[in-house]
Amino acid sequence: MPHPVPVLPEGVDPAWLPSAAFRPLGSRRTLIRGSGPLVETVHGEVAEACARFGGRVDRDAAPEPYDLVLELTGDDSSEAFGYERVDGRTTVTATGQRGLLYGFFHVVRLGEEAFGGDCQRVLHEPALGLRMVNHWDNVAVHPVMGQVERGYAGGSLFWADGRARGEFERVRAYGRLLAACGVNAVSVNNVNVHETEARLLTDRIGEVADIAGAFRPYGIRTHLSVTFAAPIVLDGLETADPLDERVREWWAGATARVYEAIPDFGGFVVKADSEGQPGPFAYGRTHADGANMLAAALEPHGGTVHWRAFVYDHRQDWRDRTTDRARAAYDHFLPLDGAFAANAVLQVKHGPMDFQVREPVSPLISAMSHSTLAVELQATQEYTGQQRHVCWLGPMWSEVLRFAADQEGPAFEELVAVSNVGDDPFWTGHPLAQANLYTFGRLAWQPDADPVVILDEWIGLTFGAGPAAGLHAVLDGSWRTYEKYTAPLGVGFMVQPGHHYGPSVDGYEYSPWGTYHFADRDGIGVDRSVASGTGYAGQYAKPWAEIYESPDTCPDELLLFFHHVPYGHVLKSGKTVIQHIYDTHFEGVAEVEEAARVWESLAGLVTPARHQRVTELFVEQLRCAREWRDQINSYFLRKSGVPDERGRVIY
Ligand code: GCW
Repeated sequence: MPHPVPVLPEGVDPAWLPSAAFRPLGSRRTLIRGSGPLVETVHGEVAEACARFGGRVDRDAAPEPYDLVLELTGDDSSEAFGYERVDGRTTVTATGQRGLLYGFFHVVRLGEEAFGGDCQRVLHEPALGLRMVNHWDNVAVHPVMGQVERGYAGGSLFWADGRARGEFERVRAYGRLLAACGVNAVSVNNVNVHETEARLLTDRIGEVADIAGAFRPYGIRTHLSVTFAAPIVLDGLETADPLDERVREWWAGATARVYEAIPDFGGFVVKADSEGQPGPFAYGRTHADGANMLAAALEPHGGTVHWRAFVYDHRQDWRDRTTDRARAAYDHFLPLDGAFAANAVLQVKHGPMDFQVREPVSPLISAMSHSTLAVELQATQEYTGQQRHVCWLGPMWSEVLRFAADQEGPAFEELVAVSNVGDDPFWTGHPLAQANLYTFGRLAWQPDADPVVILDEWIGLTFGAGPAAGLHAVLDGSWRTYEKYTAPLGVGFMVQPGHHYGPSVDGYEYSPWGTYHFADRDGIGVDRSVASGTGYAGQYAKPWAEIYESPDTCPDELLLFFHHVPYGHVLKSGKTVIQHIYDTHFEGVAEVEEAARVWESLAGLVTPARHQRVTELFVEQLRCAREWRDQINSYFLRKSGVPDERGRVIY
């Protein structure tokens, strides 16, 4: 029986799967061959499209020509599919059900193009086997962080006020959107695992099983964040020592029960010894000991532990100039390279600090050559405008993924994004933030893809051709625009403490979090050179260690991440640092003004609901960008005493 396509609740935005996207396929004749649950999903999709647009779908070939044949030829776990178009017929073949599902969505993405001209057989397969979104959703509302930690899109799709929401139709629709851009795994709760959330592992696993059931028809496996202290918190054991036999047995038993409830469960995500979460350090054990214990519990069931490398001292003394937070992940984990079990994946944030608008790529990613790695990106825009500002992160992510690859391909096996989705009718708060989630999925499938092609694909699917040029103009340069009006030249932070929205130049300057810019009357930046600084630059292999080591060779955009320089230091661009600060801040605001004008001109070409929401958000983005410009410029004018060459208004 074909699975019905999920019905969107009234008023919920269809995102990149509006019904118009199904017209080319839905108005033609399709033959589907093969059997299995995901084949039924594909059948349901095609049947729904045909019912809408007058086409026809069969499971057994009738003696008539078909425009499209979707054929499952095996029953393996492959996600690949072949695509060809010969003599007026498009054929997708796959040896695994997920491959067929992805082949189907490939046809949807191509639209009319899938039915014109000829195309020799091309094999499409994902470069990375796991493409996961992590939700930082709390079950119970957290007193400080709310329902969703760093969530800017309303409440959680899964949880509300301590309970499961039970809105599975919406979860299924979410799974469908994810599958359409290639995502195949979701973790459903925050990596900071509080008391209520700890129970999802045991007596509340049924609630997770229900969510897994909603995702399953779209080929998505469900993962769970767990607390390392679970044996203590949930069962009163006096230790969580990973080498203690009772602890190991506890995890083996708990994990077996998880698989009774969810036979295709993906595994655990763990934040340990990080920002107050419990971990193996308390028992004098290493992170490999901790990860491997959980890996051992998961191994008989085919599961994986994602162990996060975001481990650093968050109680640092700002007076201490020898401790450098940027060094921490590498210093902690490099000695453990090769010590992790085969099903333990080290999940590394893309940069060494924390999802800033500009950071170098974490040196750990290329260094851990004997470990399985997942690179973690942040689709939720914690430090990049909190889904009130337009900031399409495709170019940044693409730079990261290309840096972390060589001729043989990526130095990592998996890609993860912290989700930017909530129960907001537009899914992501800012309707244009949907582009980030879509781009993530497509880059996870093909990390060396051109992000601009992905952007245009997203625009075409979501909005159609009419407003495409305007949308492209609004989104394409938006990350660099955001960078221009916020913290300069890779120095990072300068945000309001706690919630991280809006400017506060010294907000984190004398804090314990290890996030400093060291601006004084003469200069600014963090000396991370080997010669005179924290030595962080030496964590890179050549040539990068040498390039970053000297202010003469360090790329402009990372200069203040690696070096403390005088305001008069001349950049490769030919400008002084101080003049660069002034110019970029004026430019950044001007670019937002221009983007808002372009958006205004799209009224009538996009739906009124989308137009209105984005228009409202541009008012806030402009206000906030001006605030950034004026605070940053005034701060540095006052510190340095160097006037703007162009004599513009600085306060
Ligand atoms: O970016 C920081 C956030 C925390 C988050 C942490 C992490 C889930 O400010 O809210 O906690 O990173 O990645 O663990």
